[in-house]
Amino acid sequence: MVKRFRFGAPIETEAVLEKGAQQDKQQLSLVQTADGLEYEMPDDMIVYGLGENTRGINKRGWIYVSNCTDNPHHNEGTRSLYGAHNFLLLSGEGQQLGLFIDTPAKVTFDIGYSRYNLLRITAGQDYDLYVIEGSTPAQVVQEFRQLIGRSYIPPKWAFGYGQSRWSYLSSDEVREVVRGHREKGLPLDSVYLDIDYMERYKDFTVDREQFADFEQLVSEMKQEHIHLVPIIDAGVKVEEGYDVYEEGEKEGYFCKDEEGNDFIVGVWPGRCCFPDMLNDKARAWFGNKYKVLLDKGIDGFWNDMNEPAVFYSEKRLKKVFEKLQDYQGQNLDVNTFFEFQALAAGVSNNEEDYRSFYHNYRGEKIRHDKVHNLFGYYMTRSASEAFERLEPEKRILMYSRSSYIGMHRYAGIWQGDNLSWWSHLLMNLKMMPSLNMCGFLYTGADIGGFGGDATEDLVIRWLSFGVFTPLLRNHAARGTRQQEAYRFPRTNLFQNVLTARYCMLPYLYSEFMKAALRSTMMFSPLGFVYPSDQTARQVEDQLFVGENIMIAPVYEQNASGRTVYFPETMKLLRFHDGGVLEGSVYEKGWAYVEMPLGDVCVFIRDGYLLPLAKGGSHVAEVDFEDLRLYTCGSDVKSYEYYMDDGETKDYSLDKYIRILKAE
Ligand code: MIG
Repeated sequence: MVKRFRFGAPIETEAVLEKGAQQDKQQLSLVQTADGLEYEMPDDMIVYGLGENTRGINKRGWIYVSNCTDNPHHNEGTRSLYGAHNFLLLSGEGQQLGLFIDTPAKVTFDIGYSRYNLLRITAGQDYDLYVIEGSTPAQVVQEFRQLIGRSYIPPKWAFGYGQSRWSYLSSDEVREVVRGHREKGLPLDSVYLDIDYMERYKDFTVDREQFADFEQLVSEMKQEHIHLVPIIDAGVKVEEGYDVYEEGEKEGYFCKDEEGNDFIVGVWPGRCCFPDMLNDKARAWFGNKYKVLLDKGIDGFWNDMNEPAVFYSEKRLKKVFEKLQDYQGQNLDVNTFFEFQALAAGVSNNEEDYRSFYHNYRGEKIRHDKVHNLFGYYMTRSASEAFERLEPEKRILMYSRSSYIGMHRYAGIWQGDNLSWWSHLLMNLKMMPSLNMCGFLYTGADIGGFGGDATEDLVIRWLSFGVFTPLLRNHAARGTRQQEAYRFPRTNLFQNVLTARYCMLPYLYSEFMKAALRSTMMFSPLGFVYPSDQTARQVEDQLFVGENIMIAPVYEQNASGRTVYFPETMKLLRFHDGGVLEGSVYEKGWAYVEMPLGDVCVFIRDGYLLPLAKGGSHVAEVDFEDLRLYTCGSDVKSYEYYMDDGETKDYSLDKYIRILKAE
């Protein structure tokens, strides 16, 4: 049951499809405070949710701030990442309560940080609160997901392996990456184009020096079953003669400063303007620009820097330069030195800048900070709405860095600028179920880590988990060690891991589609599947993938196995050296399981089956009909296998589910 309570006069976000009637506050099960809500949490309550965030699957014991932020150095101490996903699920003994705080401004969730039993939400004066009561965590999530609408569905090829780097600098470098994979028998479906494919970082242009034959490259790649996926940035370069800038300027489509002039920020190309993604006309205009690339045969994009990230604003820069003069010639003691340092460091993503520009949203002038968390959502929506107009029948790959709940209907997300750290592999795992709760199903992290130098074992272990995530992309930052699979010596281990992905595609795609069409979880914490098993509820480094299998990845360097909790009897299946081995059957309880580097391990639940294909070097080569069914136990449930063409939008559970039965 969903109840909506309104506080003040919230700004519309379009997160929810049908708002439903407002309820009387007498019915509120939380305490209303001057600027938010409070709730006393019993000791054993688990708090799920918050989508893209650091720390545990159980969010208890930390303080989180929904305030979309570009933070390439995030770690355990970080409170805000790229998305704002204000959904919590309070899961206690005999009580399951879902909470969604719908406001585009900043929200703080103190979840037992100030005091262990206190949940304190600070949301200001204006917000809608949705309260969902249910009997199980899974049921609450399903009701919430129905409220916010069906998740984005990508084309089937987007479940293949993608290789990315900031940046491949020329057509020939792209060809080399493809050759590197094909020659070593490593499957691949896409190669990413980061900012350097553009001419001086101008959106919707192509650098004709390094990518002179761009159209030719796209079609040549298509022949090889490789999709090129270019990046689009939020900022539009200020440059005379650049059509996107000139049109936006002339039509008044850019965000304005207090005086009504275009607000100038510095991002990749230097001076930029932000298209006013919240303005319907500007949004339609910006979305139509993607056609430039669609017309060249492109069928996938990633939207970046849309928190929006601001390196500096012209106004702020001016102030800082003036202030810096004061320090010249001074004896910088410890305090003045830190002030001086903070001054320069503080030019980026500065709160004052976010309070200095304006949108025209639904005919009203609204200061950016009041709608900050919607910018990435509406940028991505601009693209998706344009695809709907331009290519109504075709699925186009689209994912974004920044997001708000509601954007999940239009696109997926990647999990931002992580680092080549083992702890970030584990963070990737923990984010999956939390994101699913908030509607984001098509998601994954930069495999191998974005910042920092990766090691061969880290990339292998990360891939061994990543092969379960819908978005499977290896990506790394400029200046870091190259981490493409073919560059490392133990090619056979990479082959084995990636082959596992292509063998599991029928199951993974089927589970993804059912999760999207039924508003269910694809990645579940063990507590969702066994809500009354107190041990299962505490396990945070194992997940269910779909209904039939459990995974327990290795995320520590030099470990050749790990301890696994079995909430019931399960059978180990091991992808090893290109083949599939049926391993031991484990009884309920804890066990140490050997998981050598390069093996992919899955645990089939007692009475369930796992269909596997024979693999392929790209998605189109996988035979989704030629399946072998692996089982655990004797009395095996039949499997609802969903399979459609993966290209058109004719999704239908009725039409495309078939029943698979083990002999
Ligand atoms: O400030 O386009 O998260 O994936 O490679 C960095 C360059 C801008 C941030 C993205 C990252 C991408 C990078 N971008």
